[in-house]
Amino acid sequence: MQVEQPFRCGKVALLGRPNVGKSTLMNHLIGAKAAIVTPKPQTTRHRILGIYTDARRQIIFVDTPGIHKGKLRLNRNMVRTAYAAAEEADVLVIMQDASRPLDAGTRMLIERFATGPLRKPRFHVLNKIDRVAKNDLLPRIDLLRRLDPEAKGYIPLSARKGIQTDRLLDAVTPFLPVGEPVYDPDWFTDQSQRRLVSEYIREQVFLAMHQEIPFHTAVDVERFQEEAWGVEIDAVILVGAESHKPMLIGKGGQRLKLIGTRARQELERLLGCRVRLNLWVKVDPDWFDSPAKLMDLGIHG
Ligand SMILES: Nc1nc2c(ncn2[C@@H]2O[C@H](COP(=O)(O)OP(=O)(O)OP(=O)(O)O)[C@@H](O)[C@H]2O)c(=O)[nH]1
Ligand SMILES: [Mg+2]
Repeated sequence: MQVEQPFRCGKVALLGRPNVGKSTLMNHLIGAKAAIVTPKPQTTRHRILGIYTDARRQIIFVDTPGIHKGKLRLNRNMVRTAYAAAEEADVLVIMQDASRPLDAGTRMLIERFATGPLRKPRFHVLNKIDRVAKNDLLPRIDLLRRLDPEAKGYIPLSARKGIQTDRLLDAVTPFLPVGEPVYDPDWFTDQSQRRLVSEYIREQVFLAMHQEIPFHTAVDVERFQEEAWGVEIDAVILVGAESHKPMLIGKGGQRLKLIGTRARQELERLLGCRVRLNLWVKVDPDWFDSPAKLMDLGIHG
């Protein structure tokens, strides 16, 4: 690869309320699935790096949990993780869902990043423009300009459809420090294989379950064994209450089987080999409020 000078390398935190499309955008920009995506809010629980490298820059995107109010230790740790990512970043990208009216929570976030101690070079992204009429977009951008006149840019795009996403790469680049790449350009994330595997399984749990149940589940990978024919994985799906267990397993084990099949297919794509996936469901009451269990799952805030 021809390296252009000066090479720039830095961190760009993706921040916003849950479900605005942060993980979708990061995956699209780096061209890989570093973070799981579901239609449910509070999908992302960790700080997840997604690494973009070309001849003149390495942009280390930091995907974060959506900022929300929640009483459980799980929720508080998630929100702390998001603010910590903002603190370590060179540039902030504050995202909102432009297909919905600007809500009080988003306004509060904008104000916090525009005036608080985390003030630094920042861009506002208005996502999901594939669902917005053109005439509605300009007043929305004007409103943002008024709320945060010192931001470096206001970028309407669609992360899912890939509309105008490349604009963001060029917009943030001048605000990154000059320096050598930190990560191997061939790799797209800092997550361990085990963490990726547990996230890919959790994605299928989130997609298959309704209402409150996904928020009270977690996935623990207990064994990751490389074999001559591929990989054998044992994973436990934690549920927070006895009553959730039969719902996850389904009639005659149908739902768990479906989750397992879909997760296995995704994992085979990720790992590029055959996968045998053994899933168990375990009740661990209130794991989402247990400091030790959260530490174990890497959700320590
Ligand atoms: N129509 C449309 N939907 C989108 C777009 N970007 C993301 N979505 C959808 O919005 C939902 C949430 O996307 P995520 O990327 O998981 O959102 P997030 O901000 O990471 O959410 P949390 O991790 O919960 O904070 C998913 O169903 C996405 O497919 C977009 O540009 N247009
Ligand atoms: Mg996310």
